Amino acid sequence: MKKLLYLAIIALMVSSCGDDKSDGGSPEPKGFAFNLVSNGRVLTSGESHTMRIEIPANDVQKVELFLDGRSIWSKSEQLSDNMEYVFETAALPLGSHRIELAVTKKDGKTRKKAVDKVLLAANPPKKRNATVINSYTHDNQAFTQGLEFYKGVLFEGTGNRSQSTLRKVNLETGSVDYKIHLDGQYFGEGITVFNDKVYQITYTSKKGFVYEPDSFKVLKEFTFNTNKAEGWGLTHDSEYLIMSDGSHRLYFVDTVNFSTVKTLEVYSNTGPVNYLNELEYIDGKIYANQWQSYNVVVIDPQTGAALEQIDLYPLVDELGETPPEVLNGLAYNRDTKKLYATGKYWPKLFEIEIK
Ligand SMILES: [Ca+2]
Repeated sequence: MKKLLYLAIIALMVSSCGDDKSDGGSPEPKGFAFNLVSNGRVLTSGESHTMRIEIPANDVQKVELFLDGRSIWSKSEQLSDNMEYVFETAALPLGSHRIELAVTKKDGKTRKKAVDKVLLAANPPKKRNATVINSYTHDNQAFTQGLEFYKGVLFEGTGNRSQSTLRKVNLETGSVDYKIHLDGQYFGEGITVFNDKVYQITYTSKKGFVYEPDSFKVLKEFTFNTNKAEGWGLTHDSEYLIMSDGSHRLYFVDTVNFSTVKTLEVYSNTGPVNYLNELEYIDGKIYANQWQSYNVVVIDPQTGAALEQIDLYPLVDELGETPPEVLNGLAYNRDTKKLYATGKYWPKLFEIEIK
């Protein structure tokens, strides 16, 4: 008898973790068995997913479902032992979601069970190709990490320790018209110009700088964080800085306190789109070149869906040599509506068109 009681306590402890993998979870001690039956971890955007809620209705006063911590449904009347909830995925961002069932017994005690889901894009990204329209000289000592036009001038941020710079570049000649060096401890990464201020992040220092755009005088230093504790690419929409960290995640960062207000997970129809690096925000979409590839991914900033995949390999043909380092750097000139791309230590920078 003592042994049975002991086993019952163990079972209660195990099932109280509220983190059952899926498919209903572990058996419950008599009197408070409940299940959230939700088969399959991977869902496709747009799918309706039926989940079954199994409870001892006579003992329960309320059931509630939470999506990522937010209440989405509750019921405290006409409860039955077997209930269904249809989970609609169409309006949700892609990637990881947690659905949690909270069951409150008549004695007031609440227990929870969760299932984790991954939401994929409904469609594969459309394949497109880049063609080279023009080529320009690019400083082959520039380890390009950020590229952006501001008032018709090309701004470039470069990386590597003791070699990191922020510079203004003459597109036509490739000459560097103005440059500052970062302190040797910093490895420069993405840059963007937002509300007349230049932002530059660093690789592993979790530190960023805000500059006055003419003199590059440092107006402010800030700290930021990402899941990988690294800074890679940078751009912005009308409200926030948008940052990559080399994973499939993009971080929307406030420019007042530099906190992350939203994390976007970038997914295709088959899985996460990793290695997102240099970024460019063009006509309401986020363009990201993927580290160690010649792909640029066009991302829906609301859902994280990879809408298009652009092949930039034609730039390599145009270089006429093996690229010294990876493709990195996209810049869109809003005035001329022209798009440019280059790479780390690449001797050329290209105007490209996407077909
Ligand atoms: Ca850019």
